[in-house]
Amino acid sequence: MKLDEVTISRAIVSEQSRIMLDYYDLDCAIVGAGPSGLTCAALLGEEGLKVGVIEKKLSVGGGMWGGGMMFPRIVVQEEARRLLDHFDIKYKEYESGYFVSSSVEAVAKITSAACDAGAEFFNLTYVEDVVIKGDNRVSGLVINQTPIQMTGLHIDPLTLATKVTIDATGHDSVVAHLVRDKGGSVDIKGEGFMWADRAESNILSHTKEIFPGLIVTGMAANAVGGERRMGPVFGGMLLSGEKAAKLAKAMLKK
Ligand code: 48F
Repeated sequence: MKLDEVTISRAIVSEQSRIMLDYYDLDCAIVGAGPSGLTCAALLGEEGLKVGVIEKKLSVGGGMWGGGMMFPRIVVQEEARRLLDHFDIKYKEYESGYFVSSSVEAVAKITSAACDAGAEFFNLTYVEDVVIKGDNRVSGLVINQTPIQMTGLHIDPLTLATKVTIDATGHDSVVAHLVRDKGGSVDIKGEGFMWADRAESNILSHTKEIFPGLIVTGMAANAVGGERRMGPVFGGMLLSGEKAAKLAKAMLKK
């Protein structure tokens, strides 16, 4: 086969433009492709919903790639083992109820499940603002490209519409802050010291709709709820992503 450079370029621009035009009107926008956002994307996609994942970095995976202190292993506790099974992630039992997996395999397999389920990924794209109109509900996201942010170029963003937004931005809880900082009534209590058992036990109660149209999941949920951090145990992240998906599905049914 004889290759033509311009055809390669046209194929990329044409296909990505088609996807962007389609996905600028979403059932659910997930901001952040860490473990909670990826889990949520895969499970919502499996429900046949139109899901877009917006990730400011080049790679997906958030804080899961690195495992603990660059040892690429994660621990998942008994309560979330069924999600390892769901995504076909291998694990070994270290001690009763402590399962150890490869962080790289975990990110790859949940991402793969999300892609298979039809979720689209917009990487190198960051959320810089939200759309809130007269109905006082998050109904869109204002996005721009990360290299524009990094270089400080003065280039206006674009906007997408979404019925439900999930803040899966981790410790920074970026979307919650964007809403709060412009006067939306969101109470952000801030993250506490490390206490793995408490942080993991309470994360599901913090995973909720905190403003009309906006759900927090993962470490963002704990940061907003004033909860502790947990370090490299990831069961809570997977379970929180699952709960966020269930909440989003219920909101979309209304
Ligand atoms: O931090 P992150 O992995 O979030 P998570 O799903 O998981 C937390 C754990 O990794 C770990 C932990 C528990 O074990 O404490 O830290 O709650 O992933 C968050 C993702 O959001 C992206 C960021 O690059 C990362 O990949 N992100 C942050 N701000 C923005 C964003 C933004 N404004 N727009 C788009 N993506």
